[in-house]
Amino acid sequence: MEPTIELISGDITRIKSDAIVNAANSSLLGGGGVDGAIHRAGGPKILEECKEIRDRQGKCKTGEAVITTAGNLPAKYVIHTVGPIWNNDEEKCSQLLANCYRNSLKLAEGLDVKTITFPNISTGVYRFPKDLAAKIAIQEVKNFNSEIIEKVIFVCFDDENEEIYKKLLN
Ligand code: AR6
Repeated sequence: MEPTIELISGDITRIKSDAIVNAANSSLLGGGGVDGAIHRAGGPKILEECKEIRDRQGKCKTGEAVITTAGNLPAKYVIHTVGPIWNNDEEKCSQLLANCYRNSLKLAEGLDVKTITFPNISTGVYRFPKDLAAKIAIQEVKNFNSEIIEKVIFVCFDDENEEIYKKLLN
């Protein structure tokens, strides 16, 4: 089944869903933007688990994803994925961004996640064009047929992304 898609504007740390996705960097050790917000609201447990993952596997490559629990957040899991830094290689960057969505959905499925929430990965400091990023995000979710994932929520924090998603989803 194709998952139901919902659009919400606001702060991802307030969303109740089985899993929320973090737009992390390859160090997995935190940063600004949505990454900073998730670690601040979720508390130190998330960073501890990220450090354990680093000790086990090293850095997280662009396009890949790892899982921690969600500390104090109203979710069960945080899926940390590393988006591409936009560099005008549209094809390569698009593939890597698609991998972020696909790999996060695969990990979620393995954990029996029914609802998962994505921020607009790479569209902040990583400067991925918002229009293209939204098209890729929606396409990857629509192509992901799953017996387990029932609902995917896109959370838009900035008005520009919200307008773009509204247009594309209608
Ligand atoms: N809830 C939902 N979305 C948010 C929130 C929030 N609380 N805060 C920001 N956004 P960015 P990136 C949106 O820069 O471009 C970090 O330092 C924001 O409006 O957070 O993937 C990491 O450690 C934008 O649309 O992530 C990396 O170093 C989107 O989240 C780097 O930034 C992504 O913006 C990753 O850059």
